[in-house]
Amino acid sequence: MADKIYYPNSELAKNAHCKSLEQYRKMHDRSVNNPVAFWSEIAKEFYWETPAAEDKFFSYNFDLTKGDIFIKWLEGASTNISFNLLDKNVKSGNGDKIAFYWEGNDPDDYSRLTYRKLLEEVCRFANVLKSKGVTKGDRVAIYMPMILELPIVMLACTRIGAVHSVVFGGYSSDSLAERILDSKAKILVTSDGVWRGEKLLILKNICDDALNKVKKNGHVVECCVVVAHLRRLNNPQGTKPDTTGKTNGVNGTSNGNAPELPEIKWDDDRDVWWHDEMEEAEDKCYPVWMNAEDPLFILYTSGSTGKPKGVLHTTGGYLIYAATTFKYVFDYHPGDVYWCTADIGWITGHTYVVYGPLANGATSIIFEGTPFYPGNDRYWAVIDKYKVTQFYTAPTAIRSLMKFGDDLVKKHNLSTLKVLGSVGEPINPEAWLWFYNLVGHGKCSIADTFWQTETGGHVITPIPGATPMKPGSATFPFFGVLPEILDEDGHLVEGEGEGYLVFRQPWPGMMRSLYGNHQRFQSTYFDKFHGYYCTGDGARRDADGYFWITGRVDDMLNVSGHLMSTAEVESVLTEHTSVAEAAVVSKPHPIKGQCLYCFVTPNEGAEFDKKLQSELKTRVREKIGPFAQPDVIQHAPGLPKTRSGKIMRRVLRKIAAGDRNVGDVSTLADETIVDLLFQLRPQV
Ligand code: 6R9
Repeated sequence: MADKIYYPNSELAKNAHCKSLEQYRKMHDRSVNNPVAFWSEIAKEFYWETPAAEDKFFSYNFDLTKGDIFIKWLEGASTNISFNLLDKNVKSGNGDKIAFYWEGNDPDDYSRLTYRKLLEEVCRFANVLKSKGVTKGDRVAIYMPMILELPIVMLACTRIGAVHSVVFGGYSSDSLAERILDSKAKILVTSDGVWRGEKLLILKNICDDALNKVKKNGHVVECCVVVAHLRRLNNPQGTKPDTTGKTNGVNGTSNGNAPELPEIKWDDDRDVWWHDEMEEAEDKCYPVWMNAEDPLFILYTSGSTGKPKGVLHTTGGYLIYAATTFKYVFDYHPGDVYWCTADIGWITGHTYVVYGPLANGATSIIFEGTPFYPGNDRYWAVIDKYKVTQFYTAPTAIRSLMKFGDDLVKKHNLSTLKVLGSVGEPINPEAWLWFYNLVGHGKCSIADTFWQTETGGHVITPIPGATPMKPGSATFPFFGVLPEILDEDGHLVEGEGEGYLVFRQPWPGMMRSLYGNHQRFQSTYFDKFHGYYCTGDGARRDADGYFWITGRVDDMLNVSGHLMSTAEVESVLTEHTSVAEAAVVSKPHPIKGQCLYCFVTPNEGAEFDKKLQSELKTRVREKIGPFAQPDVIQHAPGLPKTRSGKIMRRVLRKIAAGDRNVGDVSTLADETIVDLLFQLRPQV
């Protein structure tokens, strides 16, 4: 089943930016053999205050034995990202085009922003930042929900050359404090709170806790700007929110009977309301011209050891890479309505909610809510409402929606869809086929986009009009990207084979360093195999040259000398009609070295019993081989996931080993699941 090839729909291919596999190959060859020619042509589509010097367009060192690692693109060029995303679109006649539709948690709560209005708001907030003393190079921490003010703050930073550091609005105050301290942010922007589904989060109070911790550690954030998001509807005259009273407006309960808002903490010397500041601010702000290699943003990603890593992206290369991947991977055309469900607090939201779409003058959706509110068909309802043409989401969301059956999907008109995207983890063929057949009516291309916070944009991905797809394979490299597979000793695996996924040379959008810690950058990514960027993921290349991401290298299992990936086993388990989701970890085994311990979430209504356990064992044995037969299949009503939906296998490994010492679980979306899984642990 997984090896069947799905060809791009010929209608889609006819009008696509890249129309055939042959065209893709030609473009890819040129992009890696002559990167300067390839990318300088693309750079010409953007505005540069000073153009790049041709002879300094691209330089790098990936080999630690030859000196420090560096990556530079478009040296000498200067530009401003907000100018390219906003002014350029307004000047070219797109001022009245919708940049963002905003769809609130409550379906009755929505709004929109045109390119012209977005530019004005960005300029106004840039002036607010300036009035608070923020200048080029200063860091601005952002802890906000999915509201229109969030991209406004990010772009206002880029307007004046400040470096934004967005912290996902679901992180704890400890995590927020740690990130603010690491980046030494001068100012913090947040909102009073947000409804997510039926849950109310008081973000401002989390900020207060965080800022107190930051202060105790010797750093002072001078100002905290607060958007009156919950309180915004208390303005009968439509002027200013009433920040003193209780909310009476749209909220997670959708019935108009808003519960009273808990009070928020306030420090008069530090805190200001967004609307008070914006009222006075001018809606014009001359852009600060930035060098192509000036920092654009910091985004923290978890490291395998403790402290989060502040991945640093710069201006020029990131702009052209975000723009180009968006254009080709989603095959965006004027008139399309694109929707990426990722939170802006993650890299997917940075590159494919904010930068990539705006760089293409696109119209897209920012969604505040969850897939399950007010009903489990919310995603399909939103696609129907806005006539979405490109829909980009995560396998974990797809699997959790599959559980509710097909009727919820069929109820809505999804016929406008052309391209479906997937990101964040390997997509199992079962989920791929459901997405393809049911959501995409068998006529949409699926872009299974492999990339990382560090890579800035897609690096291995199908191109909708060009790439024949295999369910579960991220297929081929994007333009400018040269992947290789290495064995444990660093030898190239040629042709078919499996091993470490590495990249041989940089593309414009890759990270430049870890903020304030270039040493850690070098040792994390460039020390294992000299001359290559090491992704930390495993991959397999099949006989047709397709790449299959097998999961983090630390998720690799070695059972009796057989190397296998957790993803491989999980995909067999989820093929069973009673299984909604599965996560596989290794458990130490006296004879085999490691054995397989599987956590299985049954579908709604399905029984988790001895019969299912034995069927699953047999199935894995049959599909992969006798060596792969799981030792344990445990019932898991839910899995421990981070707020971005990644399964925390580290925690599952502890449960499998019966070790209560699970470590830090504060980044889990639901911490209670850990106890529940310990209770359900079979005696083995
Ligand atoms: C964009 C993003 C990066 C890690 C990456 C890999 C996994 C992401 C994937 C995928 C298989 C895909 N990953 N996309 N694995 N197929 N299409 O998710 O960034 O949060 O930094 O995570 O996610 O393991 O190394 P980030």
